[in-house]
Amino acid sequence: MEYIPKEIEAKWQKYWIENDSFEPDDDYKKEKKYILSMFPYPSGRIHMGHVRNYCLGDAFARFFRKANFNVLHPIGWDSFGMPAENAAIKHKLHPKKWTYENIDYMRDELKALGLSFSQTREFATSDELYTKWEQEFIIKMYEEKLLYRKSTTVNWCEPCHTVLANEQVEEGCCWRCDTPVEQKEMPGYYVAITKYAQDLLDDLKGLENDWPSQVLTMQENWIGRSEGLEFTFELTKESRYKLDKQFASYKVFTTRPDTIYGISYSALAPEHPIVQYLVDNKLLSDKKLNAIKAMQKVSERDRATMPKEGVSLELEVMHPLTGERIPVWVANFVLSSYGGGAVMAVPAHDQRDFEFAREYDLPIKQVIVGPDGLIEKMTEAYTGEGDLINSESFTNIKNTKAKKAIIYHFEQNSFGTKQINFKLRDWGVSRQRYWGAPIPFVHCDDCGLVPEKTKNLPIALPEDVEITGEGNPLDTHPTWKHCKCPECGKDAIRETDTLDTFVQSSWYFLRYATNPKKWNKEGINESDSNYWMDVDQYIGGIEHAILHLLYARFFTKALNDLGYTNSKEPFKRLLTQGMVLKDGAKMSKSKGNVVDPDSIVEKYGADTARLFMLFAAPPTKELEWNDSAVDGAFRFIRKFNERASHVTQEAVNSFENIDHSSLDKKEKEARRKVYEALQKSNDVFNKTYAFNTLIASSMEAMNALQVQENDLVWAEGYYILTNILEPIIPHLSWEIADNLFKRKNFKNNIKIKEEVFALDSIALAVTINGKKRCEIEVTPDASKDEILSEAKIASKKWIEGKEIIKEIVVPNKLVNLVIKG
Ligand code: ANZ
Ligand code: ZN
Repeated sequence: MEYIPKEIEAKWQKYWIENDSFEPDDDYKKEKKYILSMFPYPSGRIHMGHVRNYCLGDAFARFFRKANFNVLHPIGWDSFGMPAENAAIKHKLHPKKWTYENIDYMRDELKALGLSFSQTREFATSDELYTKWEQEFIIKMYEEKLLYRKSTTVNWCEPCHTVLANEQVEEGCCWRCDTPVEQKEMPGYYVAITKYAQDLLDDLKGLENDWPSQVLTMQENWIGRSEGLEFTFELTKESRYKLDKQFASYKVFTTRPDTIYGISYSALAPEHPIVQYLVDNKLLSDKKLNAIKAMQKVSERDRATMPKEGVSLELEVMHPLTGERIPVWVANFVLSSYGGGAVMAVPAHDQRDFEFAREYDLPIKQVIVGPDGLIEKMTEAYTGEGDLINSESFTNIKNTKAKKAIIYHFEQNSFGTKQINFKLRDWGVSRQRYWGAPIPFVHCDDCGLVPEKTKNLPIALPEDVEITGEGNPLDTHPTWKHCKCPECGKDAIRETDTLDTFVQSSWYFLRYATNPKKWNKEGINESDSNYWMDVDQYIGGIEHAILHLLYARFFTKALNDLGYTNSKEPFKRLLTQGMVLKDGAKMSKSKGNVVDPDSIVEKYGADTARLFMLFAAPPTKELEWNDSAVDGAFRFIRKFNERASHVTQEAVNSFENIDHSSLDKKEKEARRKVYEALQKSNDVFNKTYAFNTLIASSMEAMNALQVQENDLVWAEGYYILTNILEPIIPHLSWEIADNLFKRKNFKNNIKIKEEVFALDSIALAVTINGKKRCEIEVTPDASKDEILSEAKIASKKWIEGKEIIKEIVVPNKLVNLVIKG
């Protein structure tokens, strides 16, 4: 049998499709597994990152299908987004045409890899039917106050002509085009993800063993919970006279109430209303006003990396406990949208406050002393624990205790409260782009903001648009935005913002879980989603560790509360795959180090590409492309095919009856290796993800089979290896199964035969006075005396003529002899 992958692969791919081999069963009494690789953006062609992602997912799907689970393994397309519009601008192609042509092309590329996707559940998020249900959810969320419209300063990217979420701003620049982001006041739609901040944080606990800890930490930091004290600073009488009545006081938040006696100034964010009032009414010198205006122009992100900078506002507040006068500054390190946009500054114990105090010569008052005591000349803030000093009645108390005591004191006297703050902000979902899902609202002069009537959904995109890269094509379209108010019927204007594409990827897994026969009637079917959710295994890139996963987790919780699913956490287990590199760098067109998946499939076949992908590195690690390793993978597969011819039909029919005890050493060894690989396969798919070691074990088993001569052992070993390897090299495995084992499917959970692991002998180390000298082999049932006498014979040259004063046998491990002298 010559190995001709093209023929075998085409044959089985056709067979699988014609036989609906990978459609999930509607029988919800069966145990299920939902295996999902993150769906692709249809950029044009698949790349090696996709290949890795989908080969991993496919291995899981095939493994669990083989183990008799009802498996859902779907694929679709995350097909809205900017590249389609960029292509339209550059190549004068309609975004829709470009997108759907790419999908057709990429679907074929994926097919050629032999991926076991459901054929019936595929969709693109730009399909009008998907938009329809998404718009319905958006309206429901609006009704439940989970979505609202407000005007705020937003990150604006001029070249992309769109608002960016904070998460899409990287070091002050647009994540897509790398242009510096501007701050702009604009109305937009926000999803109230902060309402779920505590839930999103709490439920990370349940994922602790099943998600990479790094991802959990990133989520936790992003949510950013902190506990502390919120209190009000009262302005002094003199300062109040300078301002409008509304500014008699302001709130601050501190996580370190224990340092409250160390306050030496208070700082406001450049956007704080008091600062704005001073600017608007020109109540400071021109020099100061200009400095403030300059600060306001810089985005908060950029301020974070700049030197500390500020201006004295010539105002004073009173210390809440001592009544001392405290100067008020505006400072670039104070965030306007966090904890009241103002701080109590304690330079002795906060590094930012310290740097600022140094810059402007403000006092530094130490109020906590650690092991080093009072620090003469502070060179940096002391942020450690310690006892309070100079803190009136709290002096000498441990600072951890003082935190609680001081909060209690504030609460008792009603001038402050314990407060929990989150870094997480509500999610701005408005984009001023064409190729997205229209936000289904209407602006009416009389009724204000009105959601579209459900029966009018979807609000679809107009096809006749001109995409120039300037402005929002929906806004400049001559007729699209003109409509009737759903409430009063008068002329009104349709919302021209479209939804962030992260909205589509936040519920696609619930859509897949809905039986496609119901797709016309509902967005998510509750009982279907209750059966299939949660996703048992999710696989994707670490770049989605924060945003996509957080939004998807939020949507699941929100849709749960809206009654669409009983799932609370969408992804039970998460595998984040490493990048595919070549010559040490990420494959990219600009570096010219791209290896095209199609060419590898063409040259070696899909099975080789798949085997290489899973063998070359553990899935979470970076994978360095290596031509000779691809070659090696091919040679292994070819060998595996060739040796199939040594399996006799007679042996296939009777290997079930192998009498293990009658086998010789090599035969036993071969069987043990085969079953070790089988055991490993269960571990790998359920726990460790170490596919590379599974493949290595299978190769070892092959070698062990070759050095023995028992036909039955050979046939059994071959049968098991074919099963183990099916998730990895499915085409050849199905071919072999069909030829040798007369099977046209892989639904056979092979049982481990424990007898093969029973060892004929056990190796024990012999140590003399704790030092290893030699090894002995004993039978598993050897007595202590037998073991000791073996050990003494073997270690004769070290113990001869010496007195043995102690003999220790540690079962299955070692023998220690303690000798004198
Ligand atoms: C005084 C203090 C003393 C602070 C000290 C820290 C250490 P989290 O919640 O972990 O970020 N802070 C409060 N609001 C702020 C704002 N809008 N912009 C910038 N900083 C702000 O930390 C909260 C701490 O960050 C608060 O506790 C406050 O400084 C500062 F030894 O108050 B702290
Ligand atoms: Zn109206």
